[in-house]
Amino acid sequence: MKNLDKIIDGKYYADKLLKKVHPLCENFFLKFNRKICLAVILVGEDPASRVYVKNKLLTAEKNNIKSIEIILPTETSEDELHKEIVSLNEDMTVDGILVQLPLPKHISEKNVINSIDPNKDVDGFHPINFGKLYMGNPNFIPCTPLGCLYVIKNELKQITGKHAVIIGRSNIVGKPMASLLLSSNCTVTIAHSKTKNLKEHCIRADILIAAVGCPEMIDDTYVKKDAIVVDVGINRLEPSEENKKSKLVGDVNFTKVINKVKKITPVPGGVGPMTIACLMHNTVKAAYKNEGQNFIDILEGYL
Ligand code: NAP
Ligand code: L37
Repeated sequence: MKNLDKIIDGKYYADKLLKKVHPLCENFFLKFNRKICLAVILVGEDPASRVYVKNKLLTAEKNNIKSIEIILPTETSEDELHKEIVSLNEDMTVDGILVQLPLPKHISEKNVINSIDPNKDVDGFHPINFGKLYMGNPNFIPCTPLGCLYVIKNELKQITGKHAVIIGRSNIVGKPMASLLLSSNCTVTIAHSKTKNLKEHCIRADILIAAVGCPEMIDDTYVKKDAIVVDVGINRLEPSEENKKSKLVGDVNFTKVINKVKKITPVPGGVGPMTIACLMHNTVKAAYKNEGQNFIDILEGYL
């Protein structure tokens, strides 16, 4: 297989999902005479978060989803943020609420996530939604792992019995990813910074998911021949003598690994667009459910 054919096009899969989401947005408007609405709160100046939020709002607009953007200064107190969330919880015209993480150090992420109405928690980070996922009865599933699962299941028609290794155990990616793959009958290994002999675990993976935040740390010596590699990491390399411009790289050394793998997601253009498409999916799901409608989940077949 040519190396070019091994690249998983995240944009293609995102468009594939959005093509199914879009008519549901149109239908919602005709039925309820209002647009589906997503509220996004961003606290502080994190430049990466700004880009991600901008991409999310642009995709919402393209799909006829109204968005409310609340940008708060770094000094915002937890109490002030809490008040914003309560007001969005109470607003019947707001279907989904997303607080972009990370938050400034003085605000407790746990308290903030707990204060979001679980029925509007389109990120799936509220303990009720997180618990439901782990109990095998998911409601809102965190967007990044959901996007990864969608891609994996499209690429590999059968994943039962496969060995999946996830590097990273965050609540945003690693843990929910493990739960999803376990529910899909994979044998799952979760590795983290205290894991001994990381390479020995990774080399056994049929499906390798890197969600670490270390630029290009996974090279070909970590990867089994013909594995599927999903690179969640997004790391910005600042300009250097060699590279005049800043550039985005994943946690995987793409150039070294591509010769060995069956398929691999690139950075950018891999998991990122899928994360956003899944957010739109979760928002539409929230809107229908909160109007008391029976929502037939487009992604049900993937779980
Ligand atoms: P995080 O909360 O920082 O978690 C990183 C995980 O990697 C932790 O579990 C950590 O272990 C582990 N780790 C760190 N260094 C390691 C090492 N040398 N060996 C093995 N494990 C190591 O990060 P996150 O929020 O999960 O995000 C991970 C990456 O994905 C970041 O680059 C982020 O920007 C990216 N991301 C991308 C998307 C997307 O849509 N594409 C979405 C979310 C995040 P400990 O638990 O022991 O500390
Ligand atoms: N809701 N999402 C929520 N909460 C969080 O705490 N971290 C986080 C989160 N993650 C998130 O928004 N991730 C994300 C990552 C990448 C993109 C979007 C969302 C994205 O658009 N990536 C593009 C390139 C972006 C760029 O140029 O920097 C890509 O192609 O990968």
